Amino acid sequence: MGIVIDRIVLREIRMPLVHFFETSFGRTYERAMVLVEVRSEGLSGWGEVTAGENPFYNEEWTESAWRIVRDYAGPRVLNYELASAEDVDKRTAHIRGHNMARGGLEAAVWDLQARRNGRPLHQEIGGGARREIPCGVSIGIQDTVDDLLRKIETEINDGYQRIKIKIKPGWDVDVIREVRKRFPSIKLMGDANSAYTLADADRLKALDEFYLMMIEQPLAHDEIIDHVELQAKLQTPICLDECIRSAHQAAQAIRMGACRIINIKLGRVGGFGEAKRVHDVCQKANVPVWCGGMLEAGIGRAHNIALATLPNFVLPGDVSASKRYWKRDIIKPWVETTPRGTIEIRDDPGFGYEIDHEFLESITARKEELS
Ligand code: OSB
Ligand code: MG
Repeated sequence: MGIVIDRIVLREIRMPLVHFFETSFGRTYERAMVLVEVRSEGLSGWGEVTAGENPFYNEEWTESAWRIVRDYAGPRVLNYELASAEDVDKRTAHIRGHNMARGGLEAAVWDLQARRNGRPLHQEIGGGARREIPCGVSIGIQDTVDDLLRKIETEINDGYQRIKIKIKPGWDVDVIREVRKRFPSIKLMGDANSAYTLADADRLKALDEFYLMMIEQPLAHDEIIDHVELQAKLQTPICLDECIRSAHQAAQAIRMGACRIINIKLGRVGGFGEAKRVHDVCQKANVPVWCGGMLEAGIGRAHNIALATLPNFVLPGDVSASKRYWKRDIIKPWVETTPRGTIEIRDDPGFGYEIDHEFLESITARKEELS
């Protein structure tokens, strides 16, 4: 029997970060995110749209996500008999771009389906290959190198398995040299969020001496071909993030030699259906993947944990403890890590955590119901 969603509740919540997060495209102090609740037969499923506050990481932002789910994706799913959560992707595939908005809705229906079947989400999506997922951290650009070194030390002491630092022209070779001097043996990588062009190839080549695990998305957000040229020059593996929005693009990038590793983000590819297909393409090609993050609140974080139980998520991801981001999270319990730098998988039905409704209500900036 299919799933009929009879109500969709959209919420926008605001949550200040405990520490600002700076990337090559800007600094964030407070998140504004859209949550999607889908209801059917008295059950609720939850999703979180991972779009940022501005269209700087990709074309999406909080307001576009709200409008896409409310005016385009939501109405295509509401009161329609879905054979399964897989159908949400197909029902909204006519929308160009806006994968994060589509993916927030899709993930909510997967959560609902898992709850209906009384199963954990990781099992519902065909994951569960591991009982704990390996965790790394993503550390933003800091005001000083000393601030950065102190942060890295804290995270290593907390057990995290790898450190990713954000880089950009002027915060790259010299900074990484200092980090390597102080921490010669940690698993280290840099994420440029598209801050360079091929004209910077020599500068990026200079990073080879620091034996980084990988360099993430050095070149333009929509440019696979230049990455082929750059990868041919570098010893350091390139990992693509922004460029990979579908399994087809993943297959092309791998075939052309644009990268040796792929970061999978649920929202960026439009939900669990496409995320699994990207995963499978990479697995077949022997390209390891890891789970990226978008400064998620608890619901998005829990979905990332479920995703990272698929077998080819063999590298530590950007999925870390709630307290690194929030004074209080919207789920109970909060996401915590073990001293081994892992997150243990929970087996409660759905995404595995409870929603802190009282707190959620208190940070809700707007709410709208579709039925
Ligand atoms: O490129 O991975 C990225 C945060 C916002 C936008 C893009 C990125 C990031 C992160 C943070 O690196 C990962 C996290 O801790 O959630
Ligand atoms: Mg990235």
